[in-house]
Amino acid sequence: MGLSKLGLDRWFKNHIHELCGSKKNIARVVAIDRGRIMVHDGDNEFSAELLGNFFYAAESAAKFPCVGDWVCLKQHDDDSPDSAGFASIERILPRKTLLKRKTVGYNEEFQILASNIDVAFIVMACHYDFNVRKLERFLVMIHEAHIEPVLLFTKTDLISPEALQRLINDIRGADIHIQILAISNVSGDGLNQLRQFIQAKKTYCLLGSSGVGKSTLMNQLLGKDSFATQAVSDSGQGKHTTVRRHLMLLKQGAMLIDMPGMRELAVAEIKDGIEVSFSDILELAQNCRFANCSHNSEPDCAISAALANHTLNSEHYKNYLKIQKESRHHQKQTLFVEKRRKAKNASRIAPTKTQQRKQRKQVITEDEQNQS
Ligand SMILES: Nc1nc2c(ncn2[C@@H]2O[C@H](COP(=O)(O)OP(=O)(O)OP(=O)(O)O)[C@@H](O)[C@H]2O)c(=O)[nH]1
Ligand SMILES: [Mg+2]
Ligand SMILES: [Zn+2]
Repeated sequence: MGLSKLGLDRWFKNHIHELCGSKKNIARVVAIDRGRIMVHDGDNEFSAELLGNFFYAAESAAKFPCVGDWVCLKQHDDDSPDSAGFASIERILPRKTLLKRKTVGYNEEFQILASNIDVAFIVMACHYDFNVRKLERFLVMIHEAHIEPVLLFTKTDLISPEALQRLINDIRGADIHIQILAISNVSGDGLNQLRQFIQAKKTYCLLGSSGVGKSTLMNQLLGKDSFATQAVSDSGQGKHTTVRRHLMLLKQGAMLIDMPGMRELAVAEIKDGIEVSFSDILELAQNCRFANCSHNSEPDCAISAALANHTLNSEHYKNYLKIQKESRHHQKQTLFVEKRRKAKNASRIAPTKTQQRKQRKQVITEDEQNQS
């Protein structure tokens, strides 16, 4: 059985006997597709269902299987009456690492991303996507899970080697000393170095904003177009093409998990990062005659002047507007969700007018019954 090629080591094996008995049907969760759990047993990939006890015992999302988990299976015999033609999951083996992120404005405080990851690649497109604060936020999340972080710059074909070096200097200047790899999916630069870096039997994942080239890289490493990719918009924003996490076995014998682009982490960070990424525009705007200048048709607008004489790049400016708009939209959304949640909680405590009327009626009928 090829379970060790999927990363099953002594650490997990020690738990199998005590948790799963002698049967030892073990598999790894490779994808969760609209509630259907896909597992791999080293030979085949197939779907497995959850036993009812999970739903009784699971008080939080962390108690349910996620991509990367090792699970004990009960195989249904084909001639048994309850055979569903596949296996059911009895237990989850303890996790070495669990990657989760804080969610904004939802009831569930954390979203579980994946488990048993050895190395997390923070994937950032170096021509557009990068800023130090965003990197720091990723690092907090990854360090919290005791996973090794590696920064993976993509799209190096879109900037000069000097510009790339400046980014690396910024990172070192911020006292961040993680390993940095830089690749281009277009020119192929850096891919061999990355292939050499990836070790057999280890599990890696791709974290980053939408459109930075995670799935394109996955396809490169797999040597085939297994995953859909999609062109980014003019401003470099991705379109959230990948919607599910998926663990794949690479030729090197390593496992790699492709993940959906992270909208919240990215947008929340864009809000913080606007001052850093677009400091030139913010500085220019200080010279507009009106403090609340919209830079459309006001007199003595420094932005309009700079656009007209090309000292301000119009693409750069459009990018700024777009990101600002998205960030405001996100803020409104978050406020809205938060408000709705508060209202919902409040309504749980305070009965509505109709409920009050019903309750009064009930009290009256109960009184009548008592009297009679
Ligand atoms: N110039 C350039 N374009 C790239 C590179 N890598 C990917 N792209 C392009 O960037 C776009 C987005 O790539 P995807 O692989 O779909 O990005 P993703 O990170 O998987 O995005 P989501 O699935 O939405 O999270 C595609 O049009 C790719 O062809 C690169 O190294 N250089
Ligand atoms: Mg993708
Ligand atoms: Zn202006």
